[in-house]
Parts: sequence; structure tokens; C-alpha cells
Amino acid sequence: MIMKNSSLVFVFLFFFFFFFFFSPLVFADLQVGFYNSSCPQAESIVQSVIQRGFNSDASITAALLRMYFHDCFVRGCDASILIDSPKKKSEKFAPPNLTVRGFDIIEEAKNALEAQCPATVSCADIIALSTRDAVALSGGPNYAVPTGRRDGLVSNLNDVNLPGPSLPVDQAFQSFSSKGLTLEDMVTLLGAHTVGVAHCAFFKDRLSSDATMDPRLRASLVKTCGSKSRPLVKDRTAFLDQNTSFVVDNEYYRQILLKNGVLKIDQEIALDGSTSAVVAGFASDGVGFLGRFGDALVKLGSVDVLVGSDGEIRKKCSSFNGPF
Ligand code: HEM
Ligand SMILES: *[C@@H]1O[C@H](CO)[C@@H](O)[C@H](O)[C@H]1NC(C)=O
Ligand SMILES: *[C@@H]1O[C@H](CO)[C@@H](O)[C@H](O)[C@H]1NC(C)=O
Ligand SMILES: CC(=O)N[C@H]1CO[C@H](CO)[C@@H](O)[C@@H]1O
Repeated sequence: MIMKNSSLVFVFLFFFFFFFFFSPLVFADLQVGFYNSSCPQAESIVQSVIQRGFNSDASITAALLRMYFHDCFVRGCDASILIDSPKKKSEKFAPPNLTVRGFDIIEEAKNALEAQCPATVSCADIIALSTRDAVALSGGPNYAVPTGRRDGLVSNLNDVNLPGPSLPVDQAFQSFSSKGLTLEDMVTLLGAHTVGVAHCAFFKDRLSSDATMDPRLRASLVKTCGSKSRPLVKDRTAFLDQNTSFVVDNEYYRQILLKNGVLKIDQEIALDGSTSAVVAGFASDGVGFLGRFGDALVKLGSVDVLVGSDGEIRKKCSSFNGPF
């Protein structure tokens, strides 16, 4: 009897200890294959939507990479960037977001997932998985994506504080280090500028005189964007990687070594003593870059995530489930 009671106490204490001390740790991490049992087709559903989208528009890779970055850097990777607001007060209406693209394909993947596994797969995970799939389709690494993120309950324009393209390297880095990312992570993640475009407004200040830019590139950008005498044409864009503009490869690093960086920050990481060695290393090792790029995207995807019972699983990515 005494024996039984004490083992009961032991069992009770065991469970008490387990639930109060271990369960937060068990659930605090993202896991590769989080949806293995709750929605086994989750990753293949996302993949097929992205494959279809990519077939009709290869620029979705750039759109998704930038969306992933902007989502993860504001309140963590919680899909807060996807929220629509009738009064335009949510994140996507902040100036740096005005040119973020790709919202439709995320909602398309969400609709396909809701049809198979209602209220199961978070929009934050859809962004992370879609980015991986698009990167892989563009010649990049096909890395495993840890999942289990939950969607945030807040999206506020005033929270958006992203680094600007003309900041010096050390100031841009402050923003990355505040998210737990290293200087090497920043240089690696800027490799995302191997695809996509920038609007003239983000680099026009470099076109009058900037000795760090190849004069042939300047002439070509002036042609695209206009100049003081021939004013800026609105909404024009230039490729960030002047050579292989749709391929996820190390060509971005080779181009910035040739003074072909379009944004000031792109050129600066090739020149700054704190980053130039990493740039040179990636420029000469394409395979090495792709491996590190996948790792860095996974790390970016773990910034301030919501897990366990935090947040919610949105039914529609552009609105909270609410009312709260
Ligand atoms: C210091 C950090 C960074 C700065 C200052 C920066 C700045 C910019 C700017 C100004 C543009 C042009 C936007 C436009 O005109 O529409 C751009 C485009 C882009 N950025 Fe970055 N960026 C940074 C880091 C990143 C990171 C970490 C990623 C992803 C991992 C990323 C992915 C992209 C992509 C893919 C585009 C092209 C978007 C498109 O074609 O629609 N950037 N970035
Ligand atoms: C899901 O399945 C994959 C492939 O079998 C495995 O690698 C992964 O560890 C599994 N994850 C979970 C959380 O069960
Ligand atoms: C363009 O990229 C390809 C593939 O990386 C490379 O072989 C070629 O030399 C590059 N061309 C220029 C003009 O930089
Ligand atoms: C993609 C998106 O929602 N962009 C919006 C950004 O903000 C401007 C102005 O506030 C809107 O007009 C865009 O639709």
C-alpha cells in the first residue's frame, strides 16, 4: 500500500515535472516534418502551387525571398506581412513593403491546404516552404524547412523598421545582429539579390557620381532610370544581378567584385574590410555558397517565431481569424 502510494506520488511528480519543465522545451522548437501526421501532403501541396506559379512567372522566387525577409524581420516570421487592413495600417502598407509581391500565390497555397487539411498549416510556414520551393526551382539549394510556426495576431505599420539600401555595412548589420544573425549571415542572405529587381528610386542617388560603380553599368542604369536632365521615370526597375538575373547562384558576388552592385549596400559589402573576405570566398565557391545560403535561410526563418499555442492558424492569410 505504502509502496503504491509513493509510486503514485512519483508518477504524479514525474508528469508535473514533465509538463511544467519539459513541454515548453519540446514544443519551443520548429521541426522538419511538423505536419507529417496532421497534414502529410502539406509540403507537396505547397510545392505544386509554387511549381505552377513559377512556370508562368519565374520572378516569384525574388518576390518570395523578399517577402520572407520582410516578414521575419518585423515581429518575427509570423505572416504579419500578409494582413490586409481597410485603413491601411498593417505592415504591408509601410513604405518598404510597397513593392513586396507574391501575396496571391501564398493565398492560393493556403486555399489548396484548407481544402485538404482545414485550419492546420500556418501562413508563416507557407511563406517559408514556398520560399524554399521557389529557390530550389531557380537553381538554389533544396534545403529541409523546419516548420511549426504559428501566425501572429498583430500587424502594425509602425513596427516596420527595415534597413535601408544606402546604410553603411556596420549600420545595416545592427539590424541583423538585433535578430541574432551574424555579419556572415547578413552577407550570405544578401546573396538573395542574385535574383529580382530594384526600383530606380532605391539607387538613383548613385547615378550622378559614384566611383564604386562600373561606368558601363552606370550608363545602362541612367538609360533605364533617367537622369537630372531627363527626370526619373516612375516605377522603372533594374536587375540586381546583371548577369544571371533569374538564377540562384553565386553570380551576385562575382558581379559586386566587378563593381556591378546596383544598391549601395550590395557594392559596400564587397569593399568593406569586415565583409570583403566572405564575398570573395562566395565568388570563388558556388557550391559552398548554395549550402550556406540554405542554412542562412533556415536561420532567418527561426527569428522570433511563435510556436505551441501562441498566435493562431489563420484560415485566410490576409486576415486574422478574429474577433478576439
Ligand atoms: C541590408 C539588408 C537589405 C537591404 C538594405 C535590402 C534592400 C532591398 C531593396 C531596396 C530592394 C529593392 C526593392 C524594390 O525596388 O522593389 C531589394 C530587393 C530585393 N531584396 Fe533586399 N535588402 C536586404 C536584404 C535582403 C535579404 C536578407 C533578402 C532575402 C533573404 C532580400 C531579398 C531581396 C529580393 C529577392 C529582392 C528583389 C525583389 C523583387 O524582385 O521583387 N534582401 N532589397
Ligand atoms: C517527418 O518525416 C521525415 C521523413 O520521413 C523525417 O525526416 C522527419 O524527422 C519527420 N518529422 C517529424 C516531426 O515527425
Ligand atoms: C555570367 O555568369 C556565368 C555563370 O556564372 C559566367 O560563366 C560568366 O562568365 C558571367 N559573365 C559575365 C559577363 O560576368
Ligand atoms: C502589396 C500591397 O498591399 N501594397 C500596398 C502598399 O501600400 C500602398 C499604399 O499605402 C497600397 O496602395 C498598396 O496596395
